[in-house]
Amino acid sequence: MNVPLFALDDRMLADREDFRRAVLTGLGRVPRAIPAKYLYDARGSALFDEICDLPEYYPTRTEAAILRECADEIARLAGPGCALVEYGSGSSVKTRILLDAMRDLHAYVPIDISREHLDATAARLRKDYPGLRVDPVTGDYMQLASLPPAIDGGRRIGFFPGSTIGNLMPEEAVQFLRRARRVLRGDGALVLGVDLRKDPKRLHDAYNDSAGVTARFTLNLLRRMNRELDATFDLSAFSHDAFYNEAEGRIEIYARSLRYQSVRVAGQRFAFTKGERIHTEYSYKYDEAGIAALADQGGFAIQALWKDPDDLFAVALLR
Ligand code: AVJ
Repeated sequence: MNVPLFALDDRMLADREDFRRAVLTGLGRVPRAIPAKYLYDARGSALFDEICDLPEYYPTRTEAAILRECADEIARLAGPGCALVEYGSGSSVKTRILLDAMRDLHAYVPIDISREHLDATAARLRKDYPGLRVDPVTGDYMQLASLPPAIDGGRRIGFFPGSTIGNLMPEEAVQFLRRARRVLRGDGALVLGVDLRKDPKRLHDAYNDSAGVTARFTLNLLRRMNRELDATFDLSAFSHDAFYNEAEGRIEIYARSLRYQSVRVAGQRFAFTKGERIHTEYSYKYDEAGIAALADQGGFAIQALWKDPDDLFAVALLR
Protein backbone atom coordinates (compact mmCIF):
# COMPACT_ATOMS: atom_id res chain seq x y z
CA MET A 1 0.00 0.00 0.00
CA ASN A 2 2.61 2.51 -1.10
CA VAL A 3 1.09 5.88 -1.82
CA PRO A 4 3.20 8.46 -3.63
CA LEU A 5 3.82 11.62 -1.61
CA PHE A 6 1.94 13.94 -3.94
CA ALA A 7 -1.18 11.81 -3.44
CA LEU A 8 -0.91 12.24 0.31
CA ASP A 9 -0.60 16.00 -0.14
CA ASP A 10 -3.63 16.05 -2.43
CA ARG A 11 -5.59 14.14 0.17
CA MET A 12 -4.56 16.55 2.92
CA LEU A 13 -5.58 19.52 0.80
CA ALA A 14 -8.91 17.89 0.01
CA ASP A 15 -9.50 17.19 3.73
CA ARG A 16 -8.65 20.79 4.59
CA GLU A 17 -11.06 22.09 1.95
CA ASP A 18 -13.77 19.75 3.18
CA PHE A 19 -13.26 21.01 6.76
CA ARG A 20 -13.28 24.66 5.61
CA ARG A 21 -16.56 24.22 3.78
CA ALA A 22 -18.23 22.37 6.65
CA VAL A 23 -17.10 25.03 9.15
CA LEU A 24 -18.18 28.03 7.08
CA THR A 25 -21.55 26.41 6.41
CA GLY A 26 -21.95 25.33 10.03
CA LEU A 27 -21.00 28.68 11.56
CA GLY A 28 -23.29 30.49 9.13
CA ARG A 29 -26.27 28.38 10.13
CA VAL A 30 -28.76 29.24 12.91
CA PRO A 31 -28.18 27.67 15.38
CA ARG A 32 -24.49 27.23 14.65
CA ALA A 33 -23.34 23.61 14.38
CA ILE A 34 -20.26 21.74 13.18
CA PRO A 35 -20.49 17.98 12.45
CA ALA A 36 -19.04 15.80 15.22
CA LYS A 37 -16.67 13.93 12.91
CA TYR A 38 -14.40 17.02 12.76
CA LEU A 39 -13.60 16.60 16.46
CA TYR A 40 -11.22 13.80 15.50
CA ASP A 41 -8.01 15.35 14.25
CA ALA A 42 -4.83 13.79 15.70
CA ARG A 43 -5.15 15.74 18.96
CA GLY A 44 -8.91 15.12 19.19
CA SER A 45 -8.41 11.40 18.69
CA ALA A 46 -5.77 11.33 21.44
CA LEU A 47 -8.12 13.24 23.76
CA PHE A 48 -10.93 10.81 22.98
CA ASP A 49 -8.63 7.92 23.94
CA GLU A 50 -8.09 9.75 27.24
CA ILE A 51 -11.86 10.12 27.68
CA CYS A 52 -12.24 6.35 27.34
CA ASP A 53 -10.04 5.86 30.40
CA LEU A 54 -11.83 8.43 32.61
CA PRO A 55 -13.54 7.04 35.73
CA GLU A 56 -16.80 8.84 34.80
CA TYR A 57 -16.83 7.58 31.20
CA TYR A 58 -18.28 4.08 31.66
CA PRO A 59 -19.16 3.16 27.99
CA THR A 60 -15.77 1.93 26.77
CA ARG A 61 -14.89 -0.38 29.63
CA THR A 62 -18.50 -1.55 30.01
CA GLU A 63 -18.78 -2.48 26.35
CA ALA A 64 -15.43 -4.29 26.46
CA ALA A 65 -16.63 -6.30 29.46
CA ILE A 66 -19.88 -7.23 27.68
CA LEU A 67 -17.93 -8.27 24.57
CA ARG A 68 -15.66 -10.50 26.66
CA GLU A 69 -18.80 -12.25 27.90
CA CYS A 70 -20.59 -12.64 24.56
CA ALA A 71 -17.78 -12.94 21.99
CA ASP A 72 -17.88 -16.75 21.91
CA GLU A 73 -21.60 -16.72 21.33
CA ILE A 74 -21.26 -14.10 18.61
CA ALA A 75 -18.62 -16.31 16.95
CA ARG A 76 -20.93 -19.31 17.22
CA LEU A 77 -23.96 -17.45 15.81
CA ALA A 78 -21.84 -15.96 13.01
CA GLY A 79 -20.60 -19.36 11.92
CA PRO A 80 -17.29 -20.26 10.27
CA GLY A 81 -15.42 -18.43 7.51
CA CYS A 82 -16.85 -14.93 8.07
CA ALA A 83 -15.38 -11.57 7.15
CA LEU A 84 -15.44 -9.05 10.01
CA VAL A 85 -16.16 -5.52 8.75
CA GLU A 86 -15.46 -2.81 11.32
CA TYR A 87 -17.06 0.62 10.87
CA GLY A 88 -14.37 3.02 12.10
CA SER A 89 -11.14 1.25 13.02
CA GLY A 90 -11.18 2.68 16.51
CA SER A 91 -10.25 0.94 19.74
CA SER A 92 -8.29 -2.14 18.80
CA VAL A 93 -9.02 -3.52 22.30
CA LYS A 94 -12.61 -4.34 21.30
CA THR A 95 -11.60 -5.57 17.86
CA ARG A 96 -9.18 -8.02 19.42
CA ILE A 97 -11.85 -9.45 21.71
CA LEU A 98 -13.85 -10.44 18.60
CA LEU A 99 -10.79 -11.52 16.61
CA ASP A 100 -9.71 -13.78 19.46
CA ALA A 101 -13.14 -15.42 19.53
CA MET A 102 -13.64 -15.70 15.75
CA ARG A 103 -10.60 -17.85 15.16
CA ASP A 104 -11.32 -18.92 11.58
CA LEU A 105 -12.10 -15.48 10.14
CA HIS A 106 -11.78 -15.21 6.38
CA ALA A 107 -10.81 -11.50 6.52
CA TYR A 108 -10.84 -8.42 8.73
CA VAL A 109 -11.93 -5.24 6.93
CA PRO A 110 -11.52 -2.02 8.94
CA ILE A 111 -13.15 1.08 7.40
CA ASP A 112 -11.85 4.51 8.41
CA ILE A 113 -11.50 8.02 7.01
CA SER A 114 -7.93 8.28 8.29
CA ARG A 115 -5.52 6.35 6.09
CA GLU A 116 -2.66 6.85 8.58
CA HIS A 117 -4.78 5.39 11.36
CA LEU A 118 -5.88 2.48 9.15
CA ASP A 119 -2.37 1.62 8.02
CA ALA A 120 -1.08 1.61 11.59
CA THR A 121 -3.99 -0.56 12.78
CA ALA A 122 -3.57 -2.97 9.86
CA ALA A 123 0.18 -3.34 10.43
CA ARG A 124 -0.29 -4.10 14.14
CA LEU A 125 -3.02 -6.66 13.51
CA ARG A 126 -1.12 -8.42 10.71
CA LYS A 127 1.78 -8.81 13.11
CA ASP A 128 -0.33 -10.11 16.02
CA TYR A 129 -2.66 -12.29 13.92
CA PRO A 130 -0.40 -13.97 11.37
CA GLY A 131 -2.50 -15.62 8.69
CA LEU A 132 -5.38 -13.16 9.13
CA ARG A 133 -6.16 -11.34 5.92
CA VAL A 134 -6.47 -7.61 6.73
CA ASP A 135 -8.10 -5.55 3.97
CA PRO A 136 -8.47 -1.90 5.06
CA VAL A 137 -10.89 0.40 3.25
CA THR A 138 -10.31 4.16 3.33
CA GLY A 139 -13.50 6.18 3.36
CA ASP A 140 -16.45 7.63 5.22
CA TYR A 141 -18.57 4.70 6.37
CA MET A 142 -21.69 6.84 6.08
CA GLN A 143 -21.12 6.93 2.30
CA LEU A 144 -19.70 3.44 1.81
CA ALA A 145 -21.76 1.41 -0.65
CA SER A 146 -19.57 -1.61 -1.41
CA LEU A 147 -16.56 -3.58 -0.19
CA PRO A 148 -13.46 -4.90 -1.99
CA PRO A 149 -14.41 -8.06 -3.92
CA ALA A 150 -11.38 -9.80 -2.38
CA ILE A 151 -13.36 -10.50 0.79
CA ASP A 152 -16.09 -12.33 -1.11
CA GLY A 153 -16.80 -15.86 -0.07
CA GLY A 154 -17.87 -15.73 3.54
CA ARG A 155 -20.75 -14.21 5.41
CA ARG A 156 -20.11 -10.57 6.37
CA ILE A 157 -20.32 -9.57 10.02
CA GLY A 158 -20.35 -5.82 10.61
CA PHE A 159 -19.02 -4.34 13.86
CA PHE A 160 -20.06 -0.82 14.92
CA PRO A 161 -18.96 -0.45 18.55
CA GLY A 162 -18.68 2.41 21.04
CA SER A 163 -22.23 3.71 20.60
CA THR A 164 -20.87 5.79 17.75
CA ILE A 165 -24.35 5.32 16.29
CA GLY A 166 -25.45 7.72 19.06
CA ASN A 167 -23.64 10.56 17.30
CA LEU A 168 -26.13 10.20 14.43
CA MET A 169 -29.60 11.72 14.37
CA PRO A 170 -32.10 8.84 14.60
CA GLU A 171 -33.03 9.22 10.90
CA GLU A 172 -29.32 9.16 9.96
CA ALA A 173 -28.88 6.07 12.12
CA VAL A 174 -31.64 4.34 10.16
CA GLN A 175 -29.99 5.42 6.91
CA PHE A 176 -26.68 4.02 8.15
CA LEU A 177 -28.31 0.69 9.02
CA ARG A 178 -30.05 0.46 5.63
CA ARG A 179 -26.72 1.01 3.89
CA ALA A 180 -24.98 -1.50 6.17
CA ARG A 181 -27.74 -4.00 5.41
CA ARG A 182 -26.90 -3.75 1.69
CA VAL A 183 -23.12 -3.84 2.22
CA LEU A 184 -23.31 -6.82 4.60
CA ARG A 185 -25.88 -8.50 2.34
CA GLY A 186 -28.86 -10.68 3.17
CA ASP A 187 -26.96 -13.36 5.06
CA GLY A 188 -24.80 -10.85 6.97
CA ALA A 189 -25.19 -9.53 10.51
CA LEU A 190 -24.21 -6.46 12.49
CA VAL A 191 -22.75 -6.31 16.00
CA LEU A 192 -23.89 -2.94 17.33
CA GLY A 193 -22.79 -1.25 20.59
CA VAL A 194 -25.40 1.11 22.06
CA ASP A 195 -25.32 3.28 25.17
CA LEU A 196 -28.53 2.88 27.17
CA ARG A 197 -30.84 5.48 28.73
CA LYS A 198 -30.22 5.71 32.44
CA ASP A 199 -30.02 7.94 35.49
CA PRO A 200 -29.44 11.49 34.12
CA LYS A 201 -26.77 12.20 36.75
CA ARG A 202 -24.69 9.26 35.58
CA LEU A 203 -24.99 10.45 31.98
CA HIS A 204 -24.24 14.06 32.89
CA ASP A 205 -21.06 13.09 34.74
CA ALA A 206 -19.81 10.96 31.84
CA TYR A 207 -19.71 14.11 29.68
CA ASN A 208 -18.58 16.51 32.43
CA ASP A 209 -15.55 14.74 33.90
CA SER A 210 -13.79 16.32 36.83
CA ALA A 211 -10.41 16.28 35.07
CA GLY A 212 -11.80 18.45 32.26
CA VAL A 213 -10.70 16.15 29.45
CA THR A 214 -14.10 16.24 27.72
CA ALA A 215 -14.00 20.04 27.86
CA ARG A 216 -10.59 19.99 26.16
CA PHE A 217 -12.00 17.59 23.57
CA THR A 218 -14.83 20.00 22.70
CA LEU A 219 -12.63 23.11 22.69
CA ASN A 220 -10.05 21.31 20.54
CA LEU A 221 -12.43 21.90 17.64
CA LEU A 222 -11.81 25.64 18.03
CA ARG A 223 -8.09 25.00 18.24
CA ARG A 224 -8.29 22.94 15.05
CA MET A 225 -10.01 25.83 13.29
CA ASN A 226 -7.26 28.18 14.51
CA ARG A 227 -4.58 25.88 13.17
CA GLU A 228 -6.14 24.70 9.92
CA LEU A 229 -8.41 27.60 8.95
CA ASP A 230 -6.40 30.54 10.21
CA ALA A 231 -9.12 31.26 12.80
CA THR A 232 -8.75 33.53 15.83
CA PHE A 233 -10.73 31.73 18.53
CA ASP A 234 -9.68 32.60 22.08
CA LEU A 235 -10.08 29.21 23.77
CA SER A 236 -10.32 30.83 27.21
CA ALA A 237 -13.41 32.76 26.03
CA PHE A 238 -15.42 29.59 25.32
CA SER A 239 -16.64 26.85 27.65
CA HIS A 240 -17.68 23.22 27.21
CA ASP A 241 -21.41 22.90 27.74
CA ALA A 242 -22.80 19.35 27.96
CA PHE A 243 -26.13 18.23 29.43
CA TYR A 244 -28.65 15.42 29.16
CA ASN A 245 -31.85 16.32 27.32
CA GLU A 246 -34.09 13.68 28.85
CA ALA A 247 -37.10 14.38 26.60
CA GLU A 248 -34.97 13.72 23.51
CA GLY A 249 -32.88 10.99 25.15
CA ARG A 250 -29.62 12.59 24.15
CA ILE A 251 -26.55 14.31 25.52
CA GLU A 252 -26.08 17.68 23.80
CA ILE A 253 -22.65 19.26 23.61
CA TYR A 254 -21.75 22.82 22.69
CA ALA A 255 -18.87 25.29 22.82
CA ARG A 256 -20.37 28.36 24.51
CA SER A 257 -19.10 31.91 24.10
CA LEU A 258 -18.41 33.49 27.51
CA ARG A 259 -18.61 37.04 26.17
CA TYR A 260 -19.42 39.03 23.07
CA GLN A 261 -16.64 38.44 20.58
CA SER A 262 -15.87 38.66 16.92
CA VAL A 263 -13.83 35.82 15.44
CA ARG A 264 -12.20 35.47 12.03
CA VAL A 265 -12.41 32.05 10.37
CA ALA A 266 -10.97 31.37 6.90
CA GLY A 267 -11.18 35.05 6.02
CA GLN A 268 -14.74 35.55 7.26
CA ARG A 269 -15.96 37.28 10.45
CA PHE A 270 -18.40 35.73 12.88
CA ALA A 271 -19.82 37.63 15.86
CA PHE A 272 -20.79 35.65 18.95
CA THR A 273 -23.08 37.11 21.59
CA LYS A 274 -22.44 36.24 25.22
CA GLY A 275 -23.87 32.75 25.82
CA GLU A 276 -24.14 31.92 22.12
CA ARG A 277 -23.29 28.31 21.34
CA ILE A 278 -21.71 26.21 18.61
CA HIS A 279 -23.24 22.76 18.62
CA THR A 280 -20.58 20.03 18.35
CA GLU A 281 -22.28 16.73 19.27
CA TYR A 282 -25.41 14.82 20.06
CA SER A 283 -24.96 11.50 21.80
CA TYR A 284 -28.27 9.64 21.60
CA LYS A 285 -29.12 7.03 24.21
CA TYR A 286 -31.56 4.23 23.46
CA ASP A 287 -33.62 1.72 25.42
CA GLU A 288 -34.20 -1.81 24.13
CA ALA A 289 -37.45 -0.84 22.42
CA GLY A 290 -35.60 2.01 20.73
CA ILE A 291 -32.86 -0.33 19.50
CA ALA A 292 -35.50 -2.73 18.17
CA ALA A 293 -37.30 0.11 16.35
CA LEU A 294 -34.04 1.38 14.87
CA ALA A 295 -33.08 -2.12 13.74
CA ASP A 296 -36.51 -2.69 12.21
CA GLN A 297 -36.46 0.56 10.23
CA GLY A 298 -32.93 -0.25 9.09
CA GLY A 299 -33.94 -3.64 7.72
CA PHE A 300 -32.61 -5.70 10.62
CA ALA A 301 -34.04 -7.53 13.62
CA ILE A 302 -32.41 -8.16 17.01
CA GLN A 303 -31.14 -11.75 17.06
CA ALA A 304 -29.46 -11.44 20.45
CA LEU A 305 -28.75 -8.66 22.92
CA TRP A 306 -26.33 -8.55 25.85
CA LYS A 307 -26.08 -5.99 28.66
CA ASP A 308 -23.86 -5.43 31.68
CA PRO A 309 -25.35 -6.18 35.13
CA ASP A 310 -26.12 -2.48 35.71
CA ASP A 311 -27.92 -2.01 32.34
CA LEU A 312 -25.54 0.75 31.31
CA PHE A 313 -24.71 -0.47 27.81
CA ALA A 314 -25.94 -2.99 25.26
CA VAL A 315 -24.33 -5.05 22.52
CA ALA A 316 -26.89 -6.22 19.97
CA LEU A 317 -26.48 -8.80 17.22
CA LEU A 318 -28.69 -7.63 14.35
CA ARG A 319 -29.74 -9.97 11.58
C1 AVJ B 1 -17.58 8.32 20.25
C2 AVJ B 1 -19.67 9.34 19.85
C3 AVJ B 1 -19.54 7.39 21.21
O1 AVJ B 1 -20.92 10.09 22.37
O2 AVJ B 1 -19.97 9.09 24.04
C4 AVJ B 1 -17.48 11.21 24.39
C5 AVJ B 1 -18.05 10.80 21.89
N1 AVJ B 1 -17.93 12.94 23.20
N2 AVJ B 1 -17.39 12.30 25.18
C6 AVJ B 1 -19.95 9.57 22.90
C7 AVJ B 1 -17.83 11.62 23.14
C8 AVJ B 1 -17.66 13.35 24.45
C9 AVJ B 1 -18.65 9.45 22.12
N3 AVJ B 1 -18.85 8.64 20.86
